[in-house]
Amino acid sequence: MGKRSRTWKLFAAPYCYEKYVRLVLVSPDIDADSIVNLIDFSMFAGGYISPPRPYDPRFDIYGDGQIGLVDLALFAQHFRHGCS
Ligand SMILES: [Ca+2]
Repeated sequence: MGKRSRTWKLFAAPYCYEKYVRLVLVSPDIDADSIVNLIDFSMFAGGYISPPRPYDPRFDIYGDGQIGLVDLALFAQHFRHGCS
């Protein structure tokens, strides 16, 4: 009896792509250096307030589709937090 081979096709049909969702990770540590500091604040300030500034999902910490005072308050709660 010969060895059976299996072929797995992960993307066999176009409808498989519909199962994927866009994932945006939002963190006050915007530059992902494991500490929330002035660098992150300067990046956040560049997108504050939206609208009228262009929407950037990295700064929408509350997740309501706008970047405003609530996002700033959440950012401030984590200022100087880090991982060690
Ligand atoms: Ca950072």
